[in-house]
Amino acid sequence: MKLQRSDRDVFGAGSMLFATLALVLAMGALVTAGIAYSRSNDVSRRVDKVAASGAIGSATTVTLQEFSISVAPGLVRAGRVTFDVRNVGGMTHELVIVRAASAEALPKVTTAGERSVGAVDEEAIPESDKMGEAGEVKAQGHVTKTFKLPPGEYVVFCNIDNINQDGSVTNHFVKGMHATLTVV
Ligand SMILES: [Cu+2]
Repeated sequence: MKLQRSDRDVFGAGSMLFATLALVLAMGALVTAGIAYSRSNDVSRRVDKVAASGAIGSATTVTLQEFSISVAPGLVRAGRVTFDVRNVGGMTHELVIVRAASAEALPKVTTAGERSVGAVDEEAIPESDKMGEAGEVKAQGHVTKTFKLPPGEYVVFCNIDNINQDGSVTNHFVKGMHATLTVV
């Protein structure tokens, strides 16, 4: 009997400790969630303010060449965004705009065929993430085009394939023709 009581005591103390611990943990989680929530609210308020101030513009210049893309500025305001696309290279390039976190996140061609392995598999991109294309821009050419972009992260790229004399294919995206753009 004595042993039973002490067992119950131990059990009682243990479960109380557990309950207290659980309560502390739960409160901690609530506090953490609260801080994270107010912080993200705070940041989005500041972003809205900066965007509304005109400090972030609605135009950007994209420079294409072999084999890179630069986007300046890389941060624009949501809405109608004008792209001034300049090809300073020696061959034709294109500009495709897709909503994606990074170039790595884009679907790729994995089997050799019409397109080279590693090229962006544009058919596998959801239509809602395809923002449009500036089309082909000839060497030393210049194209201006406006796209309607909601806030988000975008990848701009050139996915042109060139067939070499030996029959091999050079894909411009694989060679490094991609860059990111943030829209707020
Ligand atoms: Cu290209």
